[in-house]
Amino acid sequence: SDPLVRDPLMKQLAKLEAKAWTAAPTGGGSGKEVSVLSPFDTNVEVGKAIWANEADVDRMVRTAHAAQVAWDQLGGLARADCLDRTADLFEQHREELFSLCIREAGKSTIDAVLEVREAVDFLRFYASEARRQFTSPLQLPGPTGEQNELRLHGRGVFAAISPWNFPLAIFTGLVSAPLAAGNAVIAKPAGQTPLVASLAIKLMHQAGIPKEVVQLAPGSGSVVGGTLTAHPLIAGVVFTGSTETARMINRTLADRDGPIIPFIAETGGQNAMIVDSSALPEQVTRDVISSAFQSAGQRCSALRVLFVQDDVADSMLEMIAGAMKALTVGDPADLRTDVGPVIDEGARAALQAHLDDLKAKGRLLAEIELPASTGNGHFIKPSMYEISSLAELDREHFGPVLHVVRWKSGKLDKVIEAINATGYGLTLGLQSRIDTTRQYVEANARVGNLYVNRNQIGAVVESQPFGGEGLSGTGPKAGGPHYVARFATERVTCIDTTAAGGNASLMA
Ligand code: UN1
Repeated sequence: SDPLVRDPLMKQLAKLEAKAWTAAPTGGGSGKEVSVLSPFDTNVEVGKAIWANEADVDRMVRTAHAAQVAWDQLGGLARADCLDRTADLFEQHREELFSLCIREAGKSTIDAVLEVREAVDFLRFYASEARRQFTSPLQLPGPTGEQNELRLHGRGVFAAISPWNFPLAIFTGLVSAPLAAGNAVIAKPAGQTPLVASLAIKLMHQAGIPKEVVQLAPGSGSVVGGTLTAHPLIAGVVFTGSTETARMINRTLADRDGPIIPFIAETGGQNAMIVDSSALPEQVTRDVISSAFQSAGQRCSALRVLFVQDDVADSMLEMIAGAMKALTVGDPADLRTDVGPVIDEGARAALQAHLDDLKAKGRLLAEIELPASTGNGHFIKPSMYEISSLAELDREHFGPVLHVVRWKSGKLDKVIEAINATGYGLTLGLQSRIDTTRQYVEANARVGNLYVNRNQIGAVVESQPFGGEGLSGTGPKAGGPHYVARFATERVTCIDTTAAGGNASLMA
């Protein structure tokens, strides 16, 4: 029989397909019960989720608030141990996590494996950050006779609002960083992906993080997100999702009663790749295919607009169109699948309308037909369209759609200007063998992550801290050296260490 079907992992995953998963608010919920349907086949129910209502969210914030100080006082070492134990449990339960990423979020099997890897990386890196920064005070220089110490503490209860496109990795990152810093966390997963989030939170509890300290609040953006962000006992919000939602959260935070609090947001992008005539065509082809089409283009890092220098454009585009023909679209549970479904009907319809519009304008360069097996799912043909300029795109199109713009030799400055003019600043790819070109792009492109002669997705925790600027987010970079400290408040103690303890003269 088929060697892929006989593979032990594939067998395990097939067994897990029978499992009925559930998610519910920590401590119980009184909102509605919803069916979680597979994006690959909407006749398949992956599980059920009970949503939280306003009263549930209020109760969670209050119990979390009451438990937070003890969690903070536990110290960085003990908290790091809890996060490391969670990472161990994620590894032990990896088949279940893979299965949920595939079935609930429509991730390809390879993406699901990478997703669990990234979640574990976040847990272990933020554990190491807790040990590094939350164990002993930082001694600061000062005049003789004074001892100055800076300590980091948790701020209180953080709301962690996460997206469906990395329902485990980003979810875990947004929850574990504030935990590492000594905060309690109310975690709101995306409405589409509560099940894998629920398993993640259960494993955190099993690892010894108290139930009051990290709580799951599944539900809608308006009820759960709205109640959480307006709550006077929330001490901070961390969010990954659309720029539009980030603006809404900002408005809620501005109007709410209570302290002024930090908002850490990682949002959209209008990510470009610039290809010049010194680039290696095979490499460009490989990197464009993965940057634009892996994860069905549903990464905020994904390539949206390919800028090709005009004198190499025809041959380059022909190679890319040829390589697109090798993409397998279909069941994300099949190891051979490169491109799975998009997340839901809303996403599919919005993308389809965009493609129909470009097609009507005669811009189609290449598209991949959908096999019959995709009939019950939310599928979009992976496709490539030529547009006249970047300004033609009014917003981010979050799916397997690549736009192409030709640029004229000698006009690199205009390309960078156009990219900066979008206001987004997340990822940028550059394919060039010319050092001065790279230096020019580094100095002038306002982006968070520049990838040279490689693909522009798959930032690795700690090695490639991820995040942008402008419309793409507030920073600091997830998985970077400044991230965890942003969830903390700084307290400085100044001690007079002279023999007299400062009392020799009462007026000194
Ligand atoms: C996102 O899609 O929100 O670099 C971020 C990457 C991932 C991050 C994507 N590590 O593709």
